[in-house]
Amino acid sequence: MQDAAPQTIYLADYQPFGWTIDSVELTFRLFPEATRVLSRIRFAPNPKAPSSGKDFFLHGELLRLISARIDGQEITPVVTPTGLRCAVPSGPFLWEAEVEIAPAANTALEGLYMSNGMYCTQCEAEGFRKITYYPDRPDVMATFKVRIEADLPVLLSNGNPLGQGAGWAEWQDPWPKPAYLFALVAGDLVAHRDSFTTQSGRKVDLAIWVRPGDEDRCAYAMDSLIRSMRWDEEVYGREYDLDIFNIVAVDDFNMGAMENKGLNIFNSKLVLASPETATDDDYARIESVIAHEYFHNWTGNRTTCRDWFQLCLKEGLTVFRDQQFSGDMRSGAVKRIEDVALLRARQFREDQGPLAHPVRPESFVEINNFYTATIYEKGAEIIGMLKTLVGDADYARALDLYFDRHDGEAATIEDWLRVFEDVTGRDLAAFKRWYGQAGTPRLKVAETWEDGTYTLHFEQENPATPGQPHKDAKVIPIAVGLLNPNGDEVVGTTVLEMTQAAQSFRFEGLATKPIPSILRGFSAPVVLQRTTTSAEQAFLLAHDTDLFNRWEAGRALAKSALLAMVQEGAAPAPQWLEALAGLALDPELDPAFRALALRLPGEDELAQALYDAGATPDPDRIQAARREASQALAAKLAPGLPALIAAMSETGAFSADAKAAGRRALKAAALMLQARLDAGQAATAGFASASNMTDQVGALSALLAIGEGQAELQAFEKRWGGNALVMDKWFALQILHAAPERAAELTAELTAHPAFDWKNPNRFRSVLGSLAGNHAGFHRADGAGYRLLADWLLKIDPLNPQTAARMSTAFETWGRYDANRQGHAKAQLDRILAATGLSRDLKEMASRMRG
Ligand code: 0A1
Ligand code: ZN
Repeated sequence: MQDAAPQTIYLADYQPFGWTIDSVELTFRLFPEATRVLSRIRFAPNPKAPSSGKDFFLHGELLRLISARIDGQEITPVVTPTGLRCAVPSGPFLWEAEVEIAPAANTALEGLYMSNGMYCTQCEAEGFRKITYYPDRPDVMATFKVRIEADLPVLLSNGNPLGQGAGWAEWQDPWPKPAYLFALVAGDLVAHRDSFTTQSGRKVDLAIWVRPGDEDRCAYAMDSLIRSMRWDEEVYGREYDLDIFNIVAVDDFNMGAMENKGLNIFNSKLVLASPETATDDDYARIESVIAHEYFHNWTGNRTTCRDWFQLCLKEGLTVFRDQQFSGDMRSGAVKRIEDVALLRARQFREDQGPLAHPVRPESFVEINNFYTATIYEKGAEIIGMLKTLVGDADYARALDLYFDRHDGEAATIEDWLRVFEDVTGRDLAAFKRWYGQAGTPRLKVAETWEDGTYTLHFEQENPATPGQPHKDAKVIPIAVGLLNPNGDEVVGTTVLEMTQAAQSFRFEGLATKPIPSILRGFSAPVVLQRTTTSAEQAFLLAHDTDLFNRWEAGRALAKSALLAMVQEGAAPAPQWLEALAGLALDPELDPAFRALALRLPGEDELAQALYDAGATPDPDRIQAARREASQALAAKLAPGLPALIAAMSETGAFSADAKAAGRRALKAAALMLQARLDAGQAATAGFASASNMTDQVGALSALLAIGEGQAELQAFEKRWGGNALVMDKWFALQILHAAPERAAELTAELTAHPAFDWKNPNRFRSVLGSLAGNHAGFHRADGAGYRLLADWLLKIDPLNPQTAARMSTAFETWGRYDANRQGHAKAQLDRILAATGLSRDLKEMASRMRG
């Protein structure tokens, strides 16, 4: 939304709305250019609000008011660009309005819009105000009855169906909800159907709605949904509460998916999958996002957020739940490793830069800019820490109390923490700092050994972040295990509760000085700083009983080897190569784990590590070192690679399960290394014989990584030109793997490709997002990467501010690099900020990053 003087909204200013709403009735007469929305809303003064019955204001944006009535009397409200005001009776009253909107002209994909001829909505966070005049805030909850009139076969809204006929359908949602959970879909759709019988024996009709032709790619999403419904009953005791559950796939969607009550709307890339078109990563994402949106039914919908500052209340908890679910469905340790890798790549990066903000922010300009890794992923880490601190049994009791106490309410972080305090008797005041203070704590560790007593000394440092110069000590659960030099565990996993800035913990009665395994399972989102030897890391990599920390040891070894290569021009450390080779070829280990261990730390992560160490990262050197490390690893593994590739290729019929996926992942990792030895011969053969998308992408990536694969790219395009989701991969892969000096040019060329539909967020992300993901290419010394991205941000911003703002975060790390690069990046941020008509979204992001 363009806004001349964007206002900052403060948590401290929260006031309840002066009215409550009993019920809402909406009628939609759908036409692309001129849809009519009729509303009938029963308001009553809110006795709990200090401003009860005073200053009646309804949000509304881009609406044409046709008429408004109060208790049947026509009125003329004062209409502004953000809403309307009018005098109202002192008691309850009936509000009726008719507005006109233009879904076909809605390119922001917020409110009611069109995608490939289908009508759909996205109302979180503040999109409902683009549909009709309403108090568009999450603490106003009401039941909705909806009538849709349109000459289309499928007409859907929230809740249970009331009736339907030619050109109309009616829906009733019995559960009070805020407007952001409203949804409507209308179009020529087909359903993939199934059903689920809940634990109390109610049958729920399930349907996944897609465009005709896509119905054979819904089976995995449906299976994931059914498993999610069962899991939430078994693990959280939560049963579904409507007769019907609908999911709709749309091609134009700003985010991943949306949890609208009874009518989840998904980006089609998170629904549609077949072995030929989706990779194993796609399958895993589909499983987790289907679960995430379903789990919101209890954590988000039945109990929602009082205001948008409490966003982590629903998102952190729901991410935590979907992570638990995926861990249960797959390997828990592998899932944890993947989640932590993502947390570090996205959230740590955010927390250490100009966009750092608390998990519960205190102010915002545009709430859409706060759907961040911090709110989601760090929010989930906080839940995990709480569970670790109170234990599984009390966690379960606290959740039961939360669901019970706050059902049908709009709650706060205070409410959330109070259920834990009430159940456990703990005081969580100090723990609460995780919500209010941004930044990633650094945890320094030292050790002493004396007379059979081993002591771990911890010191935490909480670096300043924008607007928060001072930080207090955090409560940090540190899961620790101790191994003796033979590799046996002498102290099993023990949770140390650190509450002070500096604290020591003693272990007595040990025969020999142990080797510590610290922060097992990544028990807290901190940066562990410990001076240790490669020998010790290799020891943990070989012996730790905690699979996460085994991976962590391998990663630490790889990281220090790579940093030494970048900084000192060292050769790849033999100890690292040795340890990794042993692990990669160990048939006793889970292939998925081995594949993860073979993944080198990313270039962006290495850049951050160098910056943390006080150096100025050089993207070209980082890239070269990483390439050299891969080459050395390939040489080290050379004798075993062909057999490994062959062994991992032996799969029967395609299965999307974690076991089969792990084998394919290891095969791809091996193929990637092998390509460095045989000039891509095995990968070329692998591409030609691939019978699923994972193998195809794996082989193609291996070729692109060594500067080959042009013929394969052409073949891929020829085969998949008609499938938008697969073509997103085609665009992304070549840009991600382009040589730094080619990345911007290739990206520019691809933006001229006839299939580059830049108004489609998936396509825009696959092209411009991949440029940003090509570290050395984006941060090129001549500024060409920055310039090209800024060009496109300025181009998309007037149409789709959310996508522009989200993609602009590519600039958040500019402060790490040399003065020349900084100059180029700042020039682009300044250019963005100087643009006329800049959206509130992009303006807020660019000015926060510019500092
Ligand atoms: N609540 C959704 C994410 C979502 C948020 C905002 C959106 O539009 C601005 C769309 C979706 C989730 O957590 O899945
Ligand atoms: Zn969510």
